[in-house]
Amino acid sequence: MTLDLTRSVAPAVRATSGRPAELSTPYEVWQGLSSAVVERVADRWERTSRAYASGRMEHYFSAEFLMGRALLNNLSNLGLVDQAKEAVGAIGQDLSTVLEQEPDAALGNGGLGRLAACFLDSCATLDLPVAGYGILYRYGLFKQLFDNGFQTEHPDSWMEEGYPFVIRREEAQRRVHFADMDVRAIPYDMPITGYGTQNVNTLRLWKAEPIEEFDYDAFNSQRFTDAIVERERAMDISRVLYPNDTTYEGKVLRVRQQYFFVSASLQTIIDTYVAEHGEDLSGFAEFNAVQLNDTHPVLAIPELMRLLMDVHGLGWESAWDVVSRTFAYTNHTVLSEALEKWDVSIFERLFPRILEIVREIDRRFRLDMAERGIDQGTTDYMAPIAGDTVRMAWIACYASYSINGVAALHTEIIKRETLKEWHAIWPERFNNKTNGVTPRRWLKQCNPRLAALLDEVMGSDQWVTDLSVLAEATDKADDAVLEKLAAIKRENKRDFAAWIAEREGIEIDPDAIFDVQIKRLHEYKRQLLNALYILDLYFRIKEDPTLEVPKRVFVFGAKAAPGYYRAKGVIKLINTIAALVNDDADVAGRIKVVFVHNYNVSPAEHIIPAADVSEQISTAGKEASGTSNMKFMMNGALTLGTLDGANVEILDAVGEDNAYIFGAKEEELPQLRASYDPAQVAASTPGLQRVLDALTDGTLDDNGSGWFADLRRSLLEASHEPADVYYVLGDFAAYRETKDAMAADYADQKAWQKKAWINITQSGRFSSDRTIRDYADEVWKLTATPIPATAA
Ligand code: 8GP
Repeated sequence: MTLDLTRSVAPAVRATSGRPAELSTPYEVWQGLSSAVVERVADRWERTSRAYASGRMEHYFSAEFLMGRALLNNLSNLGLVDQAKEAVGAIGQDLSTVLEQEPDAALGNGGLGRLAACFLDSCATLDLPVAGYGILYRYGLFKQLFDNGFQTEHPDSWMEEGYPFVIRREEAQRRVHFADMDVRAIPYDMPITGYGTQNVNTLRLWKAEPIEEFDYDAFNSQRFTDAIVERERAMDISRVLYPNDTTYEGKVLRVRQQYFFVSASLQTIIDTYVAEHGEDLSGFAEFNAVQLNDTHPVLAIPELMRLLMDVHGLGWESAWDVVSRTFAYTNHTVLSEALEKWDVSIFERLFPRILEIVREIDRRFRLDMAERGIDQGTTDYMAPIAGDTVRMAWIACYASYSINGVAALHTEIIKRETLKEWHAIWPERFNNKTNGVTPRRWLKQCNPRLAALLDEVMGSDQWVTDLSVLAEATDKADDAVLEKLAAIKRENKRDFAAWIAEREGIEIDPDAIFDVQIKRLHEYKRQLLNALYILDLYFRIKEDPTLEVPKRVFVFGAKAAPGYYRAKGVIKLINTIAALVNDDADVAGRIKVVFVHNYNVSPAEHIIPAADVSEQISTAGKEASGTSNMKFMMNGALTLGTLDGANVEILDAVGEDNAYIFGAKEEELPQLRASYDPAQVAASTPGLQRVLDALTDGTLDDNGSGWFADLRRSLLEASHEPADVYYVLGDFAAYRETKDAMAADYADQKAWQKKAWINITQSGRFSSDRTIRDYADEVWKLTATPIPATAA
């Protein structure tokens, strides 16, 4: 029943290092221990795959899986942490040092990719027959460094030295055809263990390789370099993750990546179906469903049509019937720059047959609309093809049996605006699935002190798989519990301060309020608003050195897309403010600013347990959900936020006394904007003009880049876009007032800890287990399939 690691660790370490285990490096111990874990789950993994093959399965298609580190997660899920500690100790090493050796699998940009990873954890924990499909990028999201405060990007060759958690399955390879080349798709399977279950699910990541190792003709005729070039062209497909979050670029390689992984995945799924149920594919949708994680995998729709018709002999009607019962689509953003549109010419060049099918979908769509009496303008707007572009979101909406948003407010906005034409015709397709995060990684593993307190208060660890039980403890916060909670936060902050000192070379005071904003850098997320506040606070102290202000450490973590210059300007600005503030003796001991470089999953695991304040300050209506807001809440940080995304539901869960909400509401913004004059707001809001002027008056040096002037202009002057699109200045006064009040409240530690406790114990509905149960019941129609327990 339980696994035993003790005897397998030392030999596995020897096998990877080629040295006695005692002489191996921590990195080699990580590799050996990781291999030993995979070896231990092999039988369960195989049995799970077999158990799932004959029943109904859900397939989660996503171009991104932001998995982070795997070792601790697996040890914890399998109940092997203590054994691992012992085994590693026996060869003279320390488990936490070993765990820190692991590179993050950063195969995603931000929220969308991390959500997919949390979902896999929940599916396995709930014994649900769900498999993930994506791409094994050789280079994950770029590594971020700062050079004089400017972001620089560097390749993330995360698996160059081997990665024990993926297994190459040569025998399961598929061929993917493009008009200009054929490539092999080789699956690399990652075992996805669940917490306290025998089931081991699969994440299948595809790697592109040339059909022939070498083109021997070219090789023999001395055209050696041609042969190499051809080989590299195939490998290009899975070489790199595109570093854009919530924006898209119309790059040929990107659309190739998308077709590559959905084609290989569908071929596999169909082959499994044929092996189990025979050649008649008309029953495919009874046994298979596919969740499309945004529009990136939408080519799966015409590709499944192609496979059903061209390879398996179905006619158009029966193929379309299968397709329209197979796919469900999740929308992750209302930003129009994220809606993928591809030039018809790209489709022509890469896969003319897919284009032909899309054209036929378009033709039939128009007939369908005419029959429904929909006017021409609306039909043209909604059609899959407009002139020379293919619109992926519209194909998704037309073919899918379910369309969902990722928080209640977001779903209302897509019904009312983004996808309103679709909602008018097919309201029954629309549903909300508020995001969630896995409490295993984001509480139990990253915050063991708090986890132990919850075990103690709850009298069991049932909360780990049913977070909603914590609500029973909301009223159990006596003085003893609150004191323990305060002590835990203090310890976590001390650990974090040590981590920051080592990683960033900055000393921070654990007694200060840790105020944190970690997420991708985007104008709508308004890191700039936070930066302006800090600068204003700095000037307030300079102006009146006797001003009583609570000690504060402002922590940022954020990557900007490499081509998003305004976002890079904000990074430079925050780093410049940090240099100004951290070096100034007048404010020393009162405010510090830390920009954690190369923010990723594993830094988040260090940061979140130490946070007091969770900054969730997007312009209302723009952040579809947010998920760090949930992680912070679970770890007892209080939200400072707008009524946006899942913040609305967090507020609902904790009550207005236990969250700090400010700013314009989504429904108020159109009216506010109609008469909005940013320059006038700047002039009349206390402190605001001064910080805006500081951007260009020499106080802050942007090293001649002109970026700070651009930021100032973007707030004050209309050019090709209106001034201050994201209402930074409009919300500044409310933000300042609320943030000041929040900091003042911190002094009453007992009251603060009480609020923190309510946040923690009310976070149950933000477990991804809840989200996945809702998908399984309402969209996927899936039942748990626990594999029978055996001896090993
Ligand atoms: C993000 C949303 O911005 C975030 O609010 C949400 O919590 C997260 O998805 C998970 O649902 N959106 C994206 O990452 C995104 O839209 N990425 C690309 C598709 C454009």
